[in-house]
Amino acid sequence: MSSKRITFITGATSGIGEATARLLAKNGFRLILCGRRVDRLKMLEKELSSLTEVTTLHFEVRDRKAVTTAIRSLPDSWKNIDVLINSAGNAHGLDPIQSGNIDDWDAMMDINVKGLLYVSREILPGMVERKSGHIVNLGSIAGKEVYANGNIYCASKFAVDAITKSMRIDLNGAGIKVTAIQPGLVETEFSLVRFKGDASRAATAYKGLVPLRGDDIADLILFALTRPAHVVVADLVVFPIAQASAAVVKREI
Ligand code: 8X3
Repeated sequence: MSSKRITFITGATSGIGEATARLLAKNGFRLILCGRRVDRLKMLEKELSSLTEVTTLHFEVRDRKAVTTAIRSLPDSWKNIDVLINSAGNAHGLDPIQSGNIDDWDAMMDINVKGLLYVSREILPGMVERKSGHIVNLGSIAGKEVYANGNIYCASKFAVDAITKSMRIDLNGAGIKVTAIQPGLVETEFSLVRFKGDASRAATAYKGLVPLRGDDIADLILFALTRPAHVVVADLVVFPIAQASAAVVKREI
């Protein structure tokens, strides 16, 4: 199914956001790619422009003023955003709460929770006015279950889950679909960021199992976006086959 819908993707320069941008480009969605790394944004724009119309916005989701300035700078032809994919998000650190790094906590709350809110608050009124739209929030199994040392990352994703449910309730009757995708272990830069660039520690997260890939999640996002008008994929928990819960993972080592 081809779609010309204008689709705004945060965190589009890596991981699930990037995989989703690539898949949606192939399916004709018009893309507004957002990220904080200009070089990556420009490369992706160049690459995907052969498949669909693409524009980029460069800002950090945690910077409230930058979010509003960037979104309001869109030309009229890009203003009527049909789909918002809130993919920007990270884990920083995996420490017990009593010794957690407060800068890490700030980063997770600012990016995963407040960033999602800033972007959504800017885009939602237009969707409400047009009585149509689709928001896809990337949550996590960490937003459903707390696990050891997950503490503030889990709290941020529990908040995303609550915000997603709130959106669905507050927007009920507004003609806007709200979807949550809640992945388990997906191999992206996620663990590298969590462990602050320690590649060998990051690799242990996926050791002895076949993790999900960004493409697997992109596939589900496309599925949610292409259901008939009356169907909403509300809340989707996704695991690799080796995973049964946040903490129960079978590893063949
Ligand atoms: C990422 C999944 O299990 O590492 O959101 O928290 S997990």
